[in-house]
Amino acid sequence: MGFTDKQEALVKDSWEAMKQNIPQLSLRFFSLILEIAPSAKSMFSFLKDSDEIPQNNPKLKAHAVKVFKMTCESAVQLREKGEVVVGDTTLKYLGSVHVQKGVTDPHFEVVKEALLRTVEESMGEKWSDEMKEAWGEAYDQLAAAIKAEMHAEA
Ligand code: HEM
Ligand code: ISQ
Repeated sequence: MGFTDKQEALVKDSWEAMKQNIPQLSLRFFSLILEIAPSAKSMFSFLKDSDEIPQNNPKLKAHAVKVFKMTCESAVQLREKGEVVVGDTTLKYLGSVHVQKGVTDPHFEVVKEALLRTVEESMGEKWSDEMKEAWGEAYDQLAAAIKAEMHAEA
């Protein structure tokens, strides 16, 4: 079964609600990544020499938002075309950034878990298995495109 209108709506509507609180959302997302995989710490420039997660780092915020937005766009494309197409330039760029930072395939599961938990916590009682499934599928397909580019790169 392809990606349905309902699944697309679940992703889009929850993102519309979540983006009302970007500062909290981006911090929570990033904190969860480090909580699940403490060793990922050294890959991110936001932390520099400090152990503390910066509360108001514009780059952290922008990157975190981009991950959510791209997952959302991925949901739209899955419904429209049945596949995720990331612009060539963006994909090449993201592929090389992640290879350079030392990201490997298993890290993508960490970010997936953190993303899903961030949505779950933000949505409270609106959270559902269907919502989890829709975000998970959109993320998986986007991650597959980035991973393929990373493999081509390496
Ligand atoms: C940087 C997106 C998965 C670690 C970035 C940037 C974006 C992004 C947009 C900013 C690039 C720039 O403008 O410099 C994504 C998306 C992912 C994904 C959409 C999955 C679908 C991952 C994973 C890891 C990771 C699995 C590893 C835990 C990083 C790191 C940076 C980065 C370390 C550099 C941040 C810095 O220090 O400036 N990512 N990413 N990303 N990403 Fe990801
Ligand atoms: C970059 N790539 C994946 C996830 C991220 C979360 C927060 C900030 C930057 C990120």
